[in-house]
Amino acid sequence: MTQTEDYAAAQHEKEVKKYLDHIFSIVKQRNPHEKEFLQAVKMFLHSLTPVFIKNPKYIQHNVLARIVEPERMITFQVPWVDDKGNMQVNRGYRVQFNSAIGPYKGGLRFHPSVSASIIKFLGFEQIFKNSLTGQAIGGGKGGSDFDPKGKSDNEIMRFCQSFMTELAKYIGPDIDIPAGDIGVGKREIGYLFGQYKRMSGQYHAGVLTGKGLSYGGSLGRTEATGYGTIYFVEEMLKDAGLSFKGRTVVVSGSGNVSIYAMEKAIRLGARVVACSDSDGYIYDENGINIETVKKVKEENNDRIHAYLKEHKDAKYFSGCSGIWGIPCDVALPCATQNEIGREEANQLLINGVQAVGEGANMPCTSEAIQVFQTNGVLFGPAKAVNAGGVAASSLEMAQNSSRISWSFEEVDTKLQEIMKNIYNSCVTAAAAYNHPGNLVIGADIAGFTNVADTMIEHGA
Ligand code: NDP
Ligand code: 2IT
Repeated sequence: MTQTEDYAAAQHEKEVKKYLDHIFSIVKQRNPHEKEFLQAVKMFLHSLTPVFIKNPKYIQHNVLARIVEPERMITFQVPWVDDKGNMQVNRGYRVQFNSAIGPYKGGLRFHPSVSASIIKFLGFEQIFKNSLTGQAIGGGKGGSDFDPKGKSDNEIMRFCQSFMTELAKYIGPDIDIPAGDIGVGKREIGYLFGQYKRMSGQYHAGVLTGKGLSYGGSLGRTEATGYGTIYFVEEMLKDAGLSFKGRTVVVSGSGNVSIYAMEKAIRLGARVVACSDSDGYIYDENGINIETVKKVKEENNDRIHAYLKEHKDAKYFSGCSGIWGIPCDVALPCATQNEIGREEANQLLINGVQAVGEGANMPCTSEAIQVFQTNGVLFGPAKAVNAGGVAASSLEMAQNSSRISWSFEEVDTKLQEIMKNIYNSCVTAAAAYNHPGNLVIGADIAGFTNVADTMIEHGA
């Protein structure tokens, strides 16, 4: 490049950064108190500079200003009666964020921490995650600040029925297809489905995913997010000449994603030594017995502490963040957002961590990611790593539409292919935009360009 060209390029980069800052300032102004949403948008915009430098069309069409604003945000009251006969009221949400490439698709979260900010950060991430899967699904998310802990089965049922009574107005198999997330599993999906069926008077199997097998659920959906996480990390390790065999792994959480990530990692020869719930974590030097974890969490709906009843050598520690102080080769945060900050990341680094894969959504802060990336730790970002769940949901929708069911092996084989494709898309996009090996940038760019190009094709 000549000096003049150098100067022009630097000026152009400055302008692009100014544009991205301008977009972020609008988001901040519109959503001043939404900490998690702003965090997700900021991290995402940071990745996009090279795309905007190379492709002026995205600025010309102002596509980013549209992508950061939900197409629709629905907030509603959820009244329900508890077992004592008292009226309780919670707040329900559904964000229909972007429908460029398909109907809105994304989970429902029931947790007391749920707020507009949490739902919007999750819905925003979902747009690009869904795009990465290569399936025709747009981005959405929903949930409630309802706390399922300590509630009876009947209370859960009444809550789900009331929640669906309102939500049903906005969803449908070709409109918006919810699924599970934290606090929403097969039981809740069953009650939600039953209520939708009663209200619509029709059997729309494809209105929800994560269903039970007897009414349109897909084999392999339960395992898909956890298995997919391991398939992605396996690719990352393979490229670095490594594998799960003989590696020590720490996984946070002990819910759906965590359990099946542990199961697959163990099958590939890893020694998983720790997992957690929101009260504390267990450490089993001999390697965690996954069947015991399943019994404790899936069958008995108990706390992870109960693992010690069958494994006397294991240890239990109160509090969550201490889990990242356990030496490991691979760390898989699979519980919730912002589990790993700078401090936890440094602790993992000191203990020699080689790879980190985000099974949960946004479990690492941007400071933590920087610690990993600047110190040569392989890092797989959530929207790519945990995309196996929604990908299998899309396979469930395909089976529902064609009224057939695939075997576990068929679904699992498709899932493996999808995860490999996602990994390759991230690697390719990162390299094409001069950030080889940076899978955060790769995932954001690959997810974004597909959606943005489609939006331009659709016009205003
Ligand atoms: P589950 O409800 O099955 O399990 C969540 C686990 O994380 C539990 O062990 C829970 O502990 C723990 N946890 C939840 N909130 C907190 C918190 N604030 N602090 C500490 N621990 C917490 O949820 P999933 O496994 O489905 O989801 C886990 C993560 O994976 C979430 O980030 C979700 O968005 C993401 N994800 C889920 C997908 C899916 O298909 N289910 C797909 C893609 C991503 P406790 O029991 O004590 O609450
Ligand atoms: O975060 C996620 O991708 C999910 N909770 C799964 C969404 C889905 O529609 O299966």
